[in-house]
Amino acid sequence: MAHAFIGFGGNIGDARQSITDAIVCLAQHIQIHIVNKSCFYQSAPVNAVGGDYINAVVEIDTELNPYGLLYVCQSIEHQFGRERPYANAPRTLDLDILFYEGIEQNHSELTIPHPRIAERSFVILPLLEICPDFFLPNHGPLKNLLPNIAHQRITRITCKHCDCDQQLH
Ligand code: PH2
Ligand code: MG
Ligand code: MG
Repeated sequence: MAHAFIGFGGNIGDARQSITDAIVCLAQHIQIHIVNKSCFYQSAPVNAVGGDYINAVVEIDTELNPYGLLYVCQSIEHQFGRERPYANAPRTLDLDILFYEGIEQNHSELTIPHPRIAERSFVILPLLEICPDFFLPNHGPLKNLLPNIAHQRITRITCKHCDCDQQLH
């Protein structure tokens, strides 16, 4: 069983609903157990065009290897109508493997940890919410990176609207 973190994002359609439903899809997988999930955050696009994003991070335990987990993530994106017309295009739903316990790899198909964590408030804030002592290999304590991303616009959505207290499966 390995510990992993998945980042969710979307800025087309009702992204809050899509992420809520996608987390349920993930939880229904027999080899994935949801341990914790962050609140939802509304964020300005970072190095991307389009409207504001909704973002969240989920912590899981899984028996899947990284490529098995990638396949599940891409299947869920596909189920929610994900299209890829160009790099960083607006999307209905994006699932990124941020971290997978014990794995550091730089492969064309899958780099772990995710190579752009350090420059993204929409990953760092929700990740720190559920794992305040998260240590990012090659960077150090994640909380130390907060000053670098302080200029990026992001707000936590009030819990009444974010489903963070929804029953875990
Ligand atoms: N995802 C990107 C590029 N930029 N910006 C925000 N705010 N949220 C995202 O999820 C996001 C982004 C590429 O995956
Ligand atoms: Mg992404
Ligand atoms: Mg992605």
